[in-house]
Amino acid sequence: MQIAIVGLAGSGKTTVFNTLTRGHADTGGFGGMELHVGVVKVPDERLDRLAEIFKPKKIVQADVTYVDLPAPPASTEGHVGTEDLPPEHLARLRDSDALLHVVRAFEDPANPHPEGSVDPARDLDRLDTEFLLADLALVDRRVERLKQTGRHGTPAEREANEREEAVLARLKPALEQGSPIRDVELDPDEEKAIRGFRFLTQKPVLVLLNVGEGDIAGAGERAATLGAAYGHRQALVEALSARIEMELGELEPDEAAVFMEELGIADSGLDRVIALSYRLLGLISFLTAGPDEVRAWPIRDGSTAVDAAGAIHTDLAKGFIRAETVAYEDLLTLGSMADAKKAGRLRSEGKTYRVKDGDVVEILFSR
Ligand SMILES: Nc1nc2c(ncn2[C@@H]2O[C@H](COP(=O)(O)OP(=O)(O)OP(=O)(O)O)[C@@H](O)[C@H]2O)c(=O)[nH]1
Ligand SMILES: [Mg+2]
Repeated sequence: MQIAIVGLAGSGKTTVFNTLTRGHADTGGFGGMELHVGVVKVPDERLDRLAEIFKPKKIVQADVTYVDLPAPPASTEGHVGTEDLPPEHLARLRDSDALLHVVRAFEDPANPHPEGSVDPARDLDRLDTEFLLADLALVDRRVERLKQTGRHGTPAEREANEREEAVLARLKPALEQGSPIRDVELDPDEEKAIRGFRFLTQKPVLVLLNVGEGDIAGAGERAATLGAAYGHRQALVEALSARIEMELGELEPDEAAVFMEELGIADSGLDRVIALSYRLLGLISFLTAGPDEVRAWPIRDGSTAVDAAGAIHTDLAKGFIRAETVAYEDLLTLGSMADAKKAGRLRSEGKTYRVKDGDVVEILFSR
C-alpha cells in the first residue's frame, strides 16, 4: 500500500512525512524538487496482546509506504502543470493507492504564505483543480486516439474500445464540471475498463489541515466544517499541527506525554493519520500467530479466505483446504487456540468465507 503526500508548496508535506516516518528530511525548502519515500508500521496493540500468549520470536506489523512529493507546477493556458513533474514523480503519484493532501492552515509571519493570505479552502481547491486538469488531459488524449484507431482490431478489441469510450464519455463532462472521478458512480466493468489510467481524482483522499501551534483546541471543529463543505466520496478531512507532531515524535515517550498534557492533546495525531489512511483505503487486518511470529496482514475489506491465503503466499491460495479461524477477542478471552477449540470458538472456514478484521487465521493447504 502506498500513499502519496501531496499539497501546495510550503503546506507542510515534508513535516508530515517526517512525523509519519520519524525521518529527518529537510523542510522549508519551498518548492524543492526532492522526493522522499518512507515505510511506516501500522500500530496495532492486538499484536502485543497476542505476543503475550504466543511468545513469538518476532512481531511483524502491517506497513504502509508514504511518498512525499513536491507540488506540481501550476497549469497555464493550454498546458497542464502536473505533466511537467519529473517522470519518476508522476509514476509515484499514479502508482499510489490514496492521496494525503496537506493544506496549510497555520499562520506564521516569519514564513508568509506565497499568496499573501492563509486560505485552506482556496489552497485545497487549487491542487484539486490541478489534478482534475491532469485527468482531463489524459481522457482527452485517449478519446482522440480511440477515434483514430478504435475501429481497428478484432471484434473483441473493438468491443473493449467501445466500452472504454463510453466510460470516458461519462468522465469528461464530470471532470469539466469540477467533479473528481471518485464521485462518478461506476459499475465494476466500467471501473475495470479505466483501471489502467490510474486517474489522480479517482484515488481516495485524506485531507489534512495543518493548523498552527496555537489552534490545536479548535482544530477538530475546523476539520469538521471543511469536511462538511468538501462533500466528496471517499474523502476524509482531519486536522493536526504537523510541527507539534514532529516535535512530539522527537521526544522520549514520558516527555511527550507531559508535553501533550500541557497542550491539551489527547491522542497522537500521527496514529490517527495512520489509522485513517488505513480506513480510507478500505483495509482490514487479519492476524496470524504462532511461536515464530505474530503478524498483521493488510487486505481489502471484503476479501475471502483464499485472498487472505494468497496474501501470505500464492502456494497457500493454490492448495487451499480451509482456514481455521478464531476472532481476536475470543482468543484473548479464552487464552489459547486449544481452549478456543474446546469452547467451540475455533471455526473451520471454506474458500468463500469473508475474512473479518481481527480474525486470527491458520491456513491449511496441500502442497
Ligand atoms: N508555524 C508552523 N510552521 C510550520 C508548520 N508546519 C510546517 N511549518 C513550516 O513551514 C515550512 C514548510 O514546511 P515543509 O514541511 O517544508 O512544507 P512542504 O510542503 O514540504 O514544502 P515544499 O516541499 O517546499 O513544497 C517549514 O519552514 C516548516 O517548518 C506548522 O504547523 N506551524
Ligand atoms: Mg517538502
